[in-house]
Amino acid sequence: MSTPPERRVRAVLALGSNLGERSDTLASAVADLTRTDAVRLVRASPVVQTRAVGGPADQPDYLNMVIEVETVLEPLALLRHCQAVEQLHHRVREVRWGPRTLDVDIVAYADMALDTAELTLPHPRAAERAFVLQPWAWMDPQATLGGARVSDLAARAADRGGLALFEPTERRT
Ligand code: PH2
Ligand code: MG
Ligand code: MG
Repeated sequence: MSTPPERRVRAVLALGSNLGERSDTLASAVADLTRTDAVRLVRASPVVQTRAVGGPADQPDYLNMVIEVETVLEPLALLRHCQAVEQLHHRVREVRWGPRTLDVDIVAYADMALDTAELTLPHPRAAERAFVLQPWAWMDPQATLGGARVSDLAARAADRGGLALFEPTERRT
């Protein structure tokens, strides 16, 4: 039996990778996140290459993207699901904002505002990060965050100079 449509909500997830086979990691993470019927892929942004914001100096560039999903999971269950997919990709938590094979963050969950030790919604730094906002605006030009247009926020974000559409030159196939 399929789930009643009223229980499904839209959420936006941000993915980032700056270690290993970044492009392959993002592609398989999207597949891993949406393999379950509880999390369906609605649309995916282009992949962008971005300079690392914060954390240790001299980190490799990131590949970033966002996806929109439709889910029956409550926010904390969705967070656990994202963390399980990070673990599949051998995420190790060492330094805050340090290099990582895969980071998956919940950017927005419907219009929900939440502030707990584990999860803050919308993501507290999303509104100022071009590496989230620009792919999101390309995916969904009408998107809004906290009442502002995501595309306007992207145009104002301090890190937007470090962002470019990714040309998948490192793909071997
Ligand atoms: N993630 C961070 C910190 N800095 N910089 C870029 N360019 N992309 C990221 O995904 C990113 C970051 C913390 O999660
Ligand atoms: Mg993050
Ligand atoms: Mg994270």
